[in-house]
Amino acid sequence: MTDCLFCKIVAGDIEPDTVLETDNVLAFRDINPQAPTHVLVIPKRHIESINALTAEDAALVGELYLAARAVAEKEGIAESGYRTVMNCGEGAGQTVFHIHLHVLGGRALSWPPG
Ligand code: DGP
Repeated sequence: MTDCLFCKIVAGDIEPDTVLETDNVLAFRDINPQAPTHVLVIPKRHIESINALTAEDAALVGELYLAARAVAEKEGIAESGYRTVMNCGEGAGQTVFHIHLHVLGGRALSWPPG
């Protein structure tokens, strides 16, 4: 996907502040952090949104969560608490249409979210 921002990051056209990388997953700091730790965990393969997921993506989605856990441990927020969020669709606040798991922590997080 040549016009996808996160595909450009995966391709190395835009250099991210990388926190963690595996064969299939990249985790990097959000450009507009909403918490002391705000990391985006993405699959390297382009998937537009949760609505585009298929059964073949199940293992990859699991890898996103395992990466989120590893990010939390690396950032020192695993014990204090953190939140993972994946927005789906414009109405939910999705602005980049390449799925990404937000990992937020390092401050108290209220509920429900806005
Ligand atoms: P969402 O609104 O759920 O689609 O989240 C998209 C996030 O992507 C948002 O928190 C800001 C972040 N973002 C947008 N452009 C860039 C960028 O060029 N670099 C990085 N690191 N993050 C970006």
